[in-house]
Amino acid sequence: MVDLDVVVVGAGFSGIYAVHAFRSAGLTVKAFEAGDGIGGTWFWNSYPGARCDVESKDYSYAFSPELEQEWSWSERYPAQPEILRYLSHVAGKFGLWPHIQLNTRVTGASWDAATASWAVTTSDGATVTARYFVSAAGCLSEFQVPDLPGLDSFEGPWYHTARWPKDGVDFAGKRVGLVGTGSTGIQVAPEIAAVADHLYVFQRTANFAVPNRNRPWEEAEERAFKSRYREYRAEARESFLGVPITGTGRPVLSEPPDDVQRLFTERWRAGGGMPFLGAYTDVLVSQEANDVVAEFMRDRIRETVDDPAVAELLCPRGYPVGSKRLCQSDDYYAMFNRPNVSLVDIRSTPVESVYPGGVKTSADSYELDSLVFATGFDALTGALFAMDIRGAGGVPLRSAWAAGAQAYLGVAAAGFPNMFIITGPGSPSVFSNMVLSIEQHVEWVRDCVVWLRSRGHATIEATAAAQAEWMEHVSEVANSTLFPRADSWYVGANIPGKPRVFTSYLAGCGPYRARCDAVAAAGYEGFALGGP
Ligand code: NA7
Repeated sequence: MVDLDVVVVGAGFSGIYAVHAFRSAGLTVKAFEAGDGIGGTWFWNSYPGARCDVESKDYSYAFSPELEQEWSWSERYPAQPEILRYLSHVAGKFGLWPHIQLNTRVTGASWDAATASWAVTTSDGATVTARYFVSAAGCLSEFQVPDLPGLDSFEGPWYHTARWPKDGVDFAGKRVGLVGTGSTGIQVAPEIAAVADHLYVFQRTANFAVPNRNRPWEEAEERAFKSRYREYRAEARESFLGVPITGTGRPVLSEPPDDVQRLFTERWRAGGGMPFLGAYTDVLVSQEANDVVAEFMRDRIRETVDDPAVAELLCPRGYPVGSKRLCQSDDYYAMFNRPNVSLVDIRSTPVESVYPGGVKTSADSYELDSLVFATGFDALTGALFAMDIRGAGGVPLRSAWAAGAQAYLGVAAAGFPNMFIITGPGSPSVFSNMVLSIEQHVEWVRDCVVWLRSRGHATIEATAAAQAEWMEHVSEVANSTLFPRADSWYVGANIPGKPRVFTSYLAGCGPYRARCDAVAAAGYEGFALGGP
């Protein structure tokens, strides 16, 4: 006797929608969530300044026209607290709370071939069995703190942005050290600088940031937009990034340089990363084209930052713009004009140790009251490996993926029957509007489960051959772009010892959806189906 049809790991955007979708299809489902609230990455990353870099109108569920009409976003880009309010509204509206168990971490899951079910163990010591095991644990869940000698001896408090204290932190009058200048560091830094006595930004790699131009979403604009929301969603589904953007459709290198400067200036003024990088067709595939954009951005840094030496240090070099996640901020570069902010170059003078009163680099010592780490995540596979997942024959997922993650269509792994990964490695995931990709994956998995039941199939498993072919295709597409060139979390370069594999599908959301639909239409081609 199996307890449930589906166990879902996590109650972020994916888990919440998975619960709704499976329930609506008449399946019994339970989601386990480690946090004491829903929201996943948006629950944990509650640091000041946390904001999505995809616009509110896009970063929201499309499954319910009623929901999209009744919910009103206050700003162009949603701040973390507003996203949590939205998700709570969704959970309440669709009656999902009774099916989500908070404060409970999934610790392991084992496939039992005899009963064709998963035994899922949780941090409260319980075991529940389910026909299907669905990981909605997120791409950016397992955070990482650098292994700095002496960190234990630091006398002040230290924080990681992905585990921010729910009551906030008062930095007034404090000397604060910030390590990490990715999307998160760039968001949190100006907030700390506004209140701290002094902020030291320890920079290992300078990052490219475009302006957000965040602003309130005016009522008239919202009304006009909502009158064609359905058409807009349809365009988004077929688009490359899951957000309809208009590019010139031409390569930078074929355009008169003045026209290029004019268009980039226009898009810089309008704000937003996707329209900026999407202005021309060759920016992410040709180094020469990329250099034009990179130099445009470096010029903007130089004209914003007063001290030329600081500006040069902030100018990113050595990797193509966009090949590390493009950051967005309205005030990061200008922050360095404040007298209470210092930039410390830890690329040329690395951190040697942390001592009770601060941080020592190879060049100097910095007296600090608090330390903030915005040092990122073990992305894409971290949350999966944090669970002891064992598939057919008791093989751990960690072993199966020792040389790098492998998943057919990014949603199912060979050797792991009846297990699905929402926005898993090999799908567009972090290279798309995540909410759109989440909905596509959840709906595809729901339809698959419904189809299996209607045909009397007890099991489904990706074949090793289909998986290998898919991952080969994923890597071929990636290698035709500039993305694999940077040492980024996209390739696992931020985690010591992690295999360097590019595991996101870069051919675009529309073509990816078409491929998934074709696989389903062909009776789940590339999957082995088991009898009752
Ligand atoms: P990221 O983008 O991985 O950025 C982490 C930052 O921390 C980056 O500047 C790293 O420098 C720096 N870092 C990491 N480890 C160290 C050590 N040991 N010493 C010094 N500096 C270090 O994480 P975020 O949280 O900013 O963003 C993650 C995603 O969330 C983002 O892309 C959006 O999709 C949302 P490095 O570049 O490795 O030299």
